[in-house]
Amino acid sequence: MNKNDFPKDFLWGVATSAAQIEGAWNEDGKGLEIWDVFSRIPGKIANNDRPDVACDYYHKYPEQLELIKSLGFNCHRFSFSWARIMPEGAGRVNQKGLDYYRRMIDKMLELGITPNATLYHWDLPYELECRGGFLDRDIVKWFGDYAELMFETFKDEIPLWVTFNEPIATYVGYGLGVFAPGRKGEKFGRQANHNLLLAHGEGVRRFRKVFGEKKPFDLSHANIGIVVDVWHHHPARKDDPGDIRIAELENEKTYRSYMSPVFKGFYREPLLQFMRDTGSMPEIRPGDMESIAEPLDFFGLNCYNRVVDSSDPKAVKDEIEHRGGNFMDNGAEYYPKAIYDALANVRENFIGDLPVIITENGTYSAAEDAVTGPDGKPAIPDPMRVRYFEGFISWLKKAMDEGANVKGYTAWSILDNYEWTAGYTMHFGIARLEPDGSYIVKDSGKWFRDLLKSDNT
Ligand code: IFM
Repeated sequence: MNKNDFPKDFLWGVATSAAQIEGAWNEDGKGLEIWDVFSRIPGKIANNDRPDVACDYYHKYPEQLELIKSLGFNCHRFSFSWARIMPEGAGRVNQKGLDYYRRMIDKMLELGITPNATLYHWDLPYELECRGGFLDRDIVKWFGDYAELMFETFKDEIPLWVTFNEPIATYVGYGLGVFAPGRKGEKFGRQANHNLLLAHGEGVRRFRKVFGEKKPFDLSHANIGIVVDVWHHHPARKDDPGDIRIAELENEKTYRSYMSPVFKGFYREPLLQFMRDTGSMPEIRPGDMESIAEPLDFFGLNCYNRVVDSSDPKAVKDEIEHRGGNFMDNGAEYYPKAIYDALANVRENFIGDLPVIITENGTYSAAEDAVTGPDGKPAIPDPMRVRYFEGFISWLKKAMDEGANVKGYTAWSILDNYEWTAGYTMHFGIARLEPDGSYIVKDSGKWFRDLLKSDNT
């Protein structure tokens, strides 16, 4: 398999997000965001790691973009730090923040890398959180104003825009209390979700205001989408009513709770029933559902794996070992068909033939040792990650051969980075930044370089 097995204009990218790579947490006028604050509460993050420096992309973006280019990628998915641009989240604009993003995007364009920009990847300005954050319906206007500023500023440079990345993180932050900002309560989580979806709809309307009416997907103009992570839950025992019930409820509470309102304009009955049963029904005003379901230009699918559910852990193990995939050495299931299934699922149930970009796909390891490679240079063997990418990209190709309308694939991530509550202990990179400032391309990075090399015939 190589890139010639895919369409000529296929986007091959790597993804990152501002809070996970930029560092420079308090430089050049940036305001605090919720992870700056959350990570300072002892015990919330592995090793109490903080995103203060991360990959120092804020300063090192030229060399890190060169690295992306050198591996053959033609697209880079990144996110803007809202608090770097509007330190209080609303009102005042920090020109130095905008200047930084302009320099960074110019560098990307100079290298021939297509920018794919996400407006919100989990890092709410802390000042907005103090005003209620996603629990306050004003988030719709706050986000809309920020989004419009970004559309106007980078009107001519960015063809791919995403409103929100993985809305479920907001539920994890307001419902479960595990992510920033650390609020806990099912009703908080559901209300935060609903307000986020309203903000998404507003973002799309601001986009149309700036760019004009909806056009078919094409990189010659700006396109807008949302990114949802689809981890489809399967019952371990396919004929066990209990396992089926667990898996179905999880599917309703997770990806379907975003896909259905965004693409169908309603919450599905099982979710409504769950919210009634748990007293967590959000305030839904007349017109809200229409306002969420603004037509989009593409869908961003994040696909990492499937999930196998059962009341009996042994049944889960059996399904994974004997009938489904098998375990990888990080303990996760190796089930690359997940991407094929997820594409079929969203196509059939939610988006039809709307263009899709795989906006994230990747796997993690614990600390990896560097060795001396055959060329005498440092190398990092990561056969598990190579196998993972090989599997997923083969299944992606099969889905496309059978008609899936996929325009691009994006690996998570270029470098090991700040993995939220796991801090720096979970490594997703296909390359690594060393303490001395050098980079080691892992075997998975070299695998991509081979896949994407321009002389592939
Ligand atoms: O690191 C995250 C990213 O921020 C969102 N998607 C999943 C990745 C890996 O966990």
